[in-house]
Amino acid sequence: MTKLIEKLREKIEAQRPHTAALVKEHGDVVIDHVTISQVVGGARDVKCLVSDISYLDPLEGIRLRGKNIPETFAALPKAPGNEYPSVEAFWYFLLTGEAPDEEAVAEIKAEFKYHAKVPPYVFDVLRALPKDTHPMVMLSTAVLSMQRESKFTHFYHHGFKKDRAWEYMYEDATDIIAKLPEIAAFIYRHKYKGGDIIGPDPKQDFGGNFAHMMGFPKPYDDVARMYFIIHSDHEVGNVSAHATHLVGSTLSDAYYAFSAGLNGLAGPLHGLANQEVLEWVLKFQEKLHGAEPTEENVRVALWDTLNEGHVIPGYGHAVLRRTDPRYEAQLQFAQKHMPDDAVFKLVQMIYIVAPKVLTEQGKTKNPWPNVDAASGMIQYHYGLREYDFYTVLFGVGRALGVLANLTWDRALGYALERPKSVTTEMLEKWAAEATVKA
Ligand code: NMX
Ligand code: MLT
Repeated sequence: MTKLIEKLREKIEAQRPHTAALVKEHGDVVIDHVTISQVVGGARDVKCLVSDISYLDPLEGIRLRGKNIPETFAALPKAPGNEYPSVEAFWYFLLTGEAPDEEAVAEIKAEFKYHAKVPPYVFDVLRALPKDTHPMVMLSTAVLSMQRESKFTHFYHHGFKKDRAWEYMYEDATDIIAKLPEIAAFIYRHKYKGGDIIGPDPKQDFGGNFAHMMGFPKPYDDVARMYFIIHSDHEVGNVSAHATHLVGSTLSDAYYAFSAGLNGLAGPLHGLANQEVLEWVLKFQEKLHGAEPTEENVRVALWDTLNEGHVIPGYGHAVLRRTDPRYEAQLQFAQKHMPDDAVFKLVQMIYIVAPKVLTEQGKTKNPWPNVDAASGMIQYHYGLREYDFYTVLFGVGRALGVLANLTWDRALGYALERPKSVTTEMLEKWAAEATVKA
């Protein structure tokens, strides 16, 4: 048994009585109330999900297992010469809440290597798709096509026991995560590099192997580590995490559930915004015809976007009410590694102007940038210029968070998710009753 499995089992056994006691002894305690605006407005801020893997404070930003982004980077071991922790170390941390020692990291590296072989039919499926298929369709299809490999589903049909379900979900999660670098890199090189596929280098860690298969030299390995870690989890109410959790709550396996999560991530109001940011920046640069960007011409272009009925991509958030710390982490990276990059300079100028424009417009509750406002510029700088691929990178990182959550969902036996819907007539009746009372 690996140190990770041992620690995870210990943590799960310690947590189960807490969850059981909360339901049995305090199940009727009221923690929220729901307004009509929340029912019509996408359940914003309704407290009806639970996860101990991360929590998003509107003013502070994300805490992964209680640590903010800089604390997370500082707490986890790094390989010599690397600026960022390995994905392997981070996976241990997400699942258990503790930093692994070197032996545990080595075990996870070996485990990922053991599970990394992608079934050849996945590549056949991807090759069969039209070349102009969006890379997110390719990623989601690749994951779903492997459903027949699910150990969880096999267990379900052969002696299922609820208290052991997490072990098989963990197996599926490991299987998927270990294969994602090769699948994502295959999609990239198949779609944009004429099918010139680079095989894996099993000696490298998750981030290093991904950079190698993508065909990008150092420090892209560290870019990949940083990128996957900051995109992993954002509590469980965001669309990709929630979709994964929702589908998993039917006892669908991790392949079905994660593929559903990826489909949600592919929307422009969610992960696709990172592609849209770069597209916006490049189109803006093109319109300048070589002239310098100024606060004034950026302001005009942002207003043009709003007046055309579009949102400013990369700005605003459903929960955050400040600049996203994940945006700040990427800005710090860019300041250190690519201070003179033209796209970076423009992104910084947008950061000065966009909050003012959005505040002037007066609609958004949060005029500050989110993670997507900065992620494309770093990829672009290191040569990944095909921006419709960017959400795939988000998806690889997001796998870590949603699959850690899915493992814990089964460990704590969370129920089938089935909220109640009401009719408009009912809402109108309750509205009228409230008006009479007032
Ligand atoms: N540009 C223009 N209008 C905006 C923006 C923006 N960036 N953000 C919010 N608004 C509008 C929003 O469309 C809504 O307008 P209306 O009343 O006409 O429907 C109004 O402001 C109120 O919206 P909020 O309550 O502030 O935001 P909400 O929680 O509904 O939505 C987002 C959150 C993230 C969907 C929204 O801010 C947005 O569309 N941002 C741009 C897309 C983006 O960057 N998405 C990525 C989010 C992070 N991620 O990776 O998932
Ligand atoms: C995310 O990382 O999932 C996004 O910031 C969206 C969200 O949290 O709702």
